[in-house]
Amino acid sequence: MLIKAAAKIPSSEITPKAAFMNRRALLAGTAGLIAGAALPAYGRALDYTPATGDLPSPLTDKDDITSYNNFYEFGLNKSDPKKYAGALTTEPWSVKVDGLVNKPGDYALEDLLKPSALEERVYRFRCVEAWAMVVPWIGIPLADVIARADPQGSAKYVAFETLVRPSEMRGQRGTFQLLEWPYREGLRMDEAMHPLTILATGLYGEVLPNQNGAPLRLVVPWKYGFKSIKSIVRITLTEEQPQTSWNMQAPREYGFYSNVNPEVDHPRWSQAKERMVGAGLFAKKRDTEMFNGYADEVGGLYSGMDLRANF
Ligand SMILES: Nc1nc2c(c(=O)[nH]1)N[C@H]1C(S)=C(S)[C@@H](COP(=O)(O)O)O[C@H]1N2
Ligand SMILES: [Mo]
Repeated sequence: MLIKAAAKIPSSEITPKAAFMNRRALLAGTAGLIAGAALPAYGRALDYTPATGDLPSPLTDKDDITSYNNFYEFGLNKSDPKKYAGALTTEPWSVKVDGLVNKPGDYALEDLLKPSALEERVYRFRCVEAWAMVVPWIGIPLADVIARADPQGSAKYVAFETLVRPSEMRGQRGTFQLLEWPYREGLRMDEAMHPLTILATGLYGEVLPNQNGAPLRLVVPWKYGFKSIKSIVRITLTEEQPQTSWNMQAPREYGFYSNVNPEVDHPRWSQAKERMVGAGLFAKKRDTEMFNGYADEVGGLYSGMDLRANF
């Protein structure tokens, strides 16, 4: 059974280095072949085969990844993003890179992505609501974009903002708004520069569906899902820790760091276990892993920090 197999595979193997390097080569090669195709270059369709070697596929079904979503700009229900995010115009799209950088700019998305090779990253994805998936993302390292902007020495954090466009985002209309727009997120500079942190433009070898944050969303696999901000229009380097949407909404419940941690419960529920989306109502829950299974890679970023205080 697919999900059972997934549960047994350590996260370090879910992103097999060799496999994603092969994919990288494949992606680079494919770019030339279909350069004239109708799809935008940053989300080319691929002849998709999961990068999981001979293992039974641990990937969450594409149908689940694209129909069970959180994207409050389109409504509060899991089914709303798929229903309503089609209204969002994602072309043209521009991203402002500003703040404490020597090379600020307003980039057309294609120009932001062009210098980097697209890579596939198969990552665990863990929502703070205690459900999880395994997603084959396509994207580029966030570090590439930041390095090209030439950060100033005083830059300590990176702030992100989602688009505000009530005419296309029905969750931004109306009188009741749970969150303040724009949706905001932030990372410490070392977290942003970490090689696991990507800006995703696709999944399952295809252009990112709107409900998953098209055309550009952050993916930080060792943090709760709400850190992985969707439909990004601005990336700002700052000296002060930026404000983040869920922390503004409920500061006691959602901290700035929000690293996946089985030992630090949400005030209203346990984080010790997680439910794999698509595994069925009666499937056994799996144990939540420290840093979502990426402790070897990212544990060092937090050495000496009290993770209970810095939740
Ligand atoms: N702009 C924006 N980004 C967002 C959200 C949102 O509501 N708005 N939801 C977050 C939450 S809570 C989660 S779990 C993930 C969900 O990503 P997915 O729908 O691709 O699984 O997106 C995150 N990014
Ligand atoms: Mo979430």
